[in-house]
Amino acid sequence: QIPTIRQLFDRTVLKPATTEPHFPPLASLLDRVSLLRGDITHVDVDAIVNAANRSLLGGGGVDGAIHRAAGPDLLEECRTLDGCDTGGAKITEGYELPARHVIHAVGPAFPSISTGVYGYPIEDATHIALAEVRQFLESEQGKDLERVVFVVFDEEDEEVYEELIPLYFPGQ
Ligand code: AR6
Repeated sequence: QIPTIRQLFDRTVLKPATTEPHFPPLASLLDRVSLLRGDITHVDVDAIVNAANRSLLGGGGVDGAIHRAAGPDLLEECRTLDGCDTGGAKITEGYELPARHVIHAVGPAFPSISTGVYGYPIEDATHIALAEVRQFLESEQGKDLERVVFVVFDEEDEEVYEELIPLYFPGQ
């Protein structure tokens, strides 16, 4: 069952910070981040971010799940992209996914990417992801981005996000 954007908004339940925030509260950032635990292949948004590898030709983990759900046309488009450098990203259509596009990122680059098969520590990855998203949303380039949804798969990852989000998005 695919959550709507409104349901995603309504599911934003953030716990109070346990330590001092790293960034000051900013009213314009209210309601622009959400945390959702579930399968990213079910999420109906403009773009989801895939934890790909440099070939962009699929693999295990979330990459395998996204290719299975999107259908073979995704692999066809990926074959035309000539791979992607580590730390970079390339965008495709979403095909049979509810998401309109897939941003294929080759870790380390985006939330929770590299913390599965590649073994990067989730706490470090989460600090980086939250700091980068906070800075991007505040930037000129990011001002039109309506919302970032951090979609986590594991309960442990959800706990890390619940603990750290208030450090970067205090006052929500
Ligand atoms: N749905 C949503 N999230 C998932 C799913 C799923 N079905 N499966 C895993 N995750 P990983 P990496 C979460 O291992 O470490 C592939 O073979 C997982 O809990 O998918 O960047 C690629 O082709 C974690 O939070 O990616 C590359 O070769 C996140 O997805 C390599 O693995 C990333 O874990 C990339 O390894």
